[in-house]
Amino acid sequence: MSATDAMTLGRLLADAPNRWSHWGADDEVGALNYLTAEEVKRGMATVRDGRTFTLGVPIATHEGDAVFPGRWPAKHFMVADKAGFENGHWHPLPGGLEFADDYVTGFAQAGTHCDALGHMWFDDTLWNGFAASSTNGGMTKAGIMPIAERGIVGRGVLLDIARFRGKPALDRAETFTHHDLMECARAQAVEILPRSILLIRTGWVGALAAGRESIGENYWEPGLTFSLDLVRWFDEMQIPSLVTDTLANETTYEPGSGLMLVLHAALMRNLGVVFTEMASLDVLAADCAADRRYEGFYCASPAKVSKGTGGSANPVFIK
Ligand code: UVW
Repeated sequence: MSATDAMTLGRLLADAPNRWSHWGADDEVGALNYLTAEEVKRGMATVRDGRTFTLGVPIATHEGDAVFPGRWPAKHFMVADKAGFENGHWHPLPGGLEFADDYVTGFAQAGTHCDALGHMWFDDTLWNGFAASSTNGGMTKAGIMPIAERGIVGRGVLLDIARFRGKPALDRAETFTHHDLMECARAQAVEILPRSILLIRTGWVGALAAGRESIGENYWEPGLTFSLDLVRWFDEMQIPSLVTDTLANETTYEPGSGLMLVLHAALMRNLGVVFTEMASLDVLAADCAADRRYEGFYCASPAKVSKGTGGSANPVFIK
């Protein structure tokens, strides 16, 4: 392929749907607009026994957190602890209270987190047509704050694609389509209704945590892969948010074009679908397999990081 006919995201997505301006020129939450009060109530109506599942992975772990290549794990430091009181660095408060304090530092885009709609872009333009220069020095458009203020709340559907394929986890680069998701839903006796929040389990985060998979060289994780049909399906189904147990919610490369992270462009930048990545879905999935109920009330909100590109989250799924 010559330089002139090289595939670009612009070319690949030329016929793909785009929702810029659909919710107004200032919109910064995109497809979360689909999560109306009706959708929140629809989510609440799925609750039967009130059991809760938290979907965040531990961060700043002793072993070192799994992070996408180019990032590094979160670090946790104790600033005040009992030893500090014993060695005289700290003194009890009037009345005698002592305390433990700590400091955690890490990428907003690590651990279980939501992406701001402006987190990735091409052709100098973010979600809704905002200029890429509005990322300079902090996100002044399409940052994480509007998403954090709104929250991601509605009917969640877990699609356990790993179990559907009879595996503890999908393989490196293994992919699946929306047709597979619908077959998986049929096998699970759950319906993917319009405006459902999709939770897709590949088993990957669990496999990374257990050391059965590693980031290593030439990282290529499993997941959905770009196709025009897939993007149209997301658009027609008005999917507000995609949650997976992978680091990037999609196969790392699109095999046809060799382009990287195409769904970040097609779903996040163009349709405003809010991504939550690196969710911990194994415990929830085991429960769903046991009681054969794969829907629930999904509630999440990222940390309100001022001008942030993303925010750590600990979503809750209630059955
Ligand atoms: C990746 O890790 C590449 O995805 P994100 O930057 O969206 O977190």
